[in-house]
Amino acid sequence: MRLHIGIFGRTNTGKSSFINFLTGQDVSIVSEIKGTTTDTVEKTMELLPIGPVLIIDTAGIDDITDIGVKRVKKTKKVFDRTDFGIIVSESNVWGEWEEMIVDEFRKRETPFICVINKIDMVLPSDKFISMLDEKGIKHISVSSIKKESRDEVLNRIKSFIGTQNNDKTIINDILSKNSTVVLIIPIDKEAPKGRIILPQVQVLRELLDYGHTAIVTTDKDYERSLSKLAQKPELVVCDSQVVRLMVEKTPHDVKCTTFSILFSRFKGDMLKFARAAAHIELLEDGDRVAILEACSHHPADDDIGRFKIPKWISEKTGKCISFEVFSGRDFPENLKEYKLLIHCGACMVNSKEVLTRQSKAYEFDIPMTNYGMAISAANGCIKRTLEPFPEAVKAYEEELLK
Ligand SMILES: Nc1nc2c(ncn2[C@@H]2O[C@H](COP(=O)(O)OP(=O)(O)OP(=O)(O)O)[C@@H](O)[C@H]2O)c(=O)[nH]1
Ligand code: SF4
Ligand SMILES: [Mg+2]
Repeated sequence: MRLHIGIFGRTNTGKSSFINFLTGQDVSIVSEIKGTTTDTVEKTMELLPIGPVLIIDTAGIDDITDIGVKRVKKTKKVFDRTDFGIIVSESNVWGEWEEMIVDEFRKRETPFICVINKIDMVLPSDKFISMLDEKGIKHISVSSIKKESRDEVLNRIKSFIGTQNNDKTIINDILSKNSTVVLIIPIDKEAPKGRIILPQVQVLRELLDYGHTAIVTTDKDYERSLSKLAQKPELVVCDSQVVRLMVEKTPHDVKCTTFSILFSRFKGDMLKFARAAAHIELLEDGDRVAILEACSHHPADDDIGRFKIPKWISEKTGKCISFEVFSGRDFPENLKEYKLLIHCGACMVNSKEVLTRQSKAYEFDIPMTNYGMAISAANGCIKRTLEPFPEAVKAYEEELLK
């Protein structure tokens, strides 16, 4: 949910110094030796007046040594999740490396600025400033060793960032005022002891923020909880794993969906996910399906991505399909060989990264749906769970008819 600010540039331009200057802390190691930052360094903080941020320091993009090439590969992945980019350059230095960074931002429609650093040593020439202006690149000039200018620089960066991501809600916009919502949260082997997982907490918090009433129950107690309510709830939301039970036990005039479907809209392009879900019906014997987990987590015996989704899809289609799991930030190199990609709930990654991953799949013309939609489709109830989102039902149906 935090604004991800990615800092890029050549080695030694003062990227790490600038982060330390911005945060007022020693976040990254600084030295005069080129290639000091060898891996990405991340710092979460409340950076006033900008707000909650994740600042990502990267290795210099111009490192062409063997090990440097590996570092640059890692740096490049940071573009995928950067909401706001900063190129740190030195006065009057601009070339293929800076142009490469600009291209990466523009490809992803990521807003960015250039920070001209070390102006205590060399001031930018008028020619240099005009060149940036002509390219439409916004810029500020700083000295990362002049701490007294920090507030001014932060205010200027804030003005460039503007207001992003502030009006998007997970669930509130599909509810009427002071609504009652039932949340079904199974407490099984996969549920972390003593905790409720992040997407469920986020939904619960938003319901409370907007004055709705949340009834939280498990799958085992769902029917009993429902029978105790004086009035039917407006919406029921469940963990995808118990979607079949929710659909069976929920009165027909009550809408229902899943946490994962809510997040497919909150973090990504829901209509693209819905269209791709229709491809489950079209799978044939021998087709390959890639399951994409955005982070590496320890899989349980009956893990949702490795075990349950393949089982449900195989049962639904009756076809012999091969499922392969990819964990972490890597996309399969041989994307074209897959008939379908199924992305996890993406609870640990930001919206920018989900959208970038969707665009990559789209570029290769490979349908990519997500866990929630795949599970509903494989359980034969996707039209029911997409009901709160009529556009998504339409997208799903249109794709089936293609
Ligand atoms: N005079 C002056 N020196 C600076 C400024 N910013 C950074 N430096 C110096 O420039 C050198 C490189 O700074 P770093 O912050 O390590 O640069 P970097 O871009 O992170 O470098 P790599 O991690 O190697 O890519 C250090 O010696 C810093 O002290 C500045 O604004 N003014
Ligand atoms: S990011 Fe994806 S793989 Fe990681 S815990 Fe969340 S849903 Fe699971
Ligand atoms: Mg550095």
